[in-house]
Amino acid sequence: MKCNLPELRRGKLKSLLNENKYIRVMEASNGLSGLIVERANRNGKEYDAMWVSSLCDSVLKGKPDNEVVDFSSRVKTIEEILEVTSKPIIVDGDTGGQVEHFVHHVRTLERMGVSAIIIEDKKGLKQNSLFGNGTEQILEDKLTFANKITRGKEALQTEEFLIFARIESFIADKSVEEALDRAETYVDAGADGIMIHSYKSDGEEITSFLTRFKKDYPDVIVIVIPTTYSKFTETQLSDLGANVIIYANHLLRSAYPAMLRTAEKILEDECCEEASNEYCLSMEEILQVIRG
Ligand code: SPV
Ligand code: MG
Repeated sequence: MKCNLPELRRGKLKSLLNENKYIRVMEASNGLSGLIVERANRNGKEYDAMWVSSLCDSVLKGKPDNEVVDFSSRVKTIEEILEVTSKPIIVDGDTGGQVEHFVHHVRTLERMGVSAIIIEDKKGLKQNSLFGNGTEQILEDKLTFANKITRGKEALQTEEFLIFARIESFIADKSVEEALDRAETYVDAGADGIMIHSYKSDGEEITSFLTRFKKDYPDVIVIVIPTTYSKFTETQLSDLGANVIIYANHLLRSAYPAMLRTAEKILEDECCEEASNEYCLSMEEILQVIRG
């Protein structure tokens, strides 16, 4: 593994963003998925950074994605990933919590060697953004949220740690104008960039936002999470102006059916021979994963 000291890792994200039209980020939710993101390579292509998702961190604990998994627990997960990887880490900071707590949390993450946090402009009991219609998604007052961003930036000790503002206007069924207005407010408040999200699969809200926002703010980083509008390729998203593309949950979502299939196969057979041979890594291979 390459060097993973905090002071060497923290600034890597900023450098990558300066050097590339867009970067590719994959979810890492524990040491093992961190290793997968660190090592995955196909035709010379790799992931640039890791996303520590609140959804995946919650699912792995069997809990809902509503901030019940608290910051101390999130820090433990992040530590686990930092320990065995060297790529930069972007943390999903949910709403950021109370501003008085947020200023401490950003300093903790900065000291650990995390490169960025994204916080979302929702309030009340946070629910996952893709929960679907019927889930009440309440937006925070934009100036209150902007103040959280400003206070977070002021609390930092380096220029390397980035704070991104996630706009949930589309998740709350608001207009593109509403989202653009919030984006302007958050950039003015000192956000290092914007994340824009949508639960719709046609990607029209995202396309419209990117096109209009980038006309006025060509140099501001925009992050997208194409979970629902998954047909969009990286090239298409980048051509629209996206600078960071996050695959937010795909390792965990693919692991679950694989684990369930094995659990059910052993129940069916009352024996593990076939499940081992058909579905599992050999013991030799799994031990190679954690080679020293
Ligand atoms: C997460 O991965 O926890 C996110 C992205 O916040 S989403 O689940 O799409 O809201
Ligand atoms: Mg989340």
